[in-house]
Amino acid sequence: MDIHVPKDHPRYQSITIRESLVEAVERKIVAPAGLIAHGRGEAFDYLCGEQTPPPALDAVKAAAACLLHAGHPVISVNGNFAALCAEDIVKLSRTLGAPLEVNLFYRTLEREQAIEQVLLDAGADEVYGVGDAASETVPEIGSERRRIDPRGIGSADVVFVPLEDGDRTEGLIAMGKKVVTVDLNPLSRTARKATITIVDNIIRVVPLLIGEIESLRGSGSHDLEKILNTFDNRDNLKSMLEFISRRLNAFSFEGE
Ligand code: PTJ
Repeated sequence: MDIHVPKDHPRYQSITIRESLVEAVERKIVAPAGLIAHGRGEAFDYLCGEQTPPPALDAVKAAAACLLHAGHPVISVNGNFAALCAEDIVKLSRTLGAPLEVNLFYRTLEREQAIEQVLLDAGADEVYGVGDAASETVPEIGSERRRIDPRGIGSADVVFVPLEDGDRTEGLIAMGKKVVTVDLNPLSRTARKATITIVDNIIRVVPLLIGEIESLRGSGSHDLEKILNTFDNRDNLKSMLEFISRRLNAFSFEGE
């Protein structure tokens, strides 16, 4: 559907993103359930004031250190991530020298190929995980979504997996991998199980992460480890919940 939203509409960006996701469902990039996941993300983004909360900046720094310290980092791409930030995904992959792998919750070959094409159109040279290339499995997961590419997630030590479900995060951790995720819901199982969780909108996170990787690039192993050792995911999530409750408290007193 072609709708016209005036640029000065207060919710212009939000409505435009929503429309682009609806269109991405029609192109099989986003799963229908991806719209529900987006709505949940939007609700938490609202609570965060639709800007990067201070604790998320610490998590971005730790994530950059973790990805730079990795021997074989891999970027996992699902439908929502591809639809929201294809060009930034390719930029992140180049900046980090990390391969891209399509890894879907609602896995079909048609969707894998549609997402691969979006990434190729955005400038990617190669995309792992499509069709028979995903020939290995995450042992902890019972369904089709356990399939991974041995060149990518299969041999990765650190996986960047934004907007993820809890099972796969737990499965990857059980395989001995570190998981860096982005999830606007600080209460989700993924947020709690991941090695590093950035609680912010993926649209804002990827450019911040690219900037942080660029600024830490010259750091030695020791300095990166120092950043990692001073970051605690549980503490960061607690700070996020405190940030949200302070905002809610401030709102509740506004009318008095
Ligand atoms: O493309 P597929 O088949 O892999 O499916 C992707 C979805 C997202 C449908 C699938 O992974 C899923 O069902 O995920 P969940 O369990 O709904 O979790 C998605 C999480 O992402 C939720 O906790 C949302 O709050 C969060 N989220 C949604 N949009 C954003 C977000 N976090 C950051 N930025 C967003 N824009």
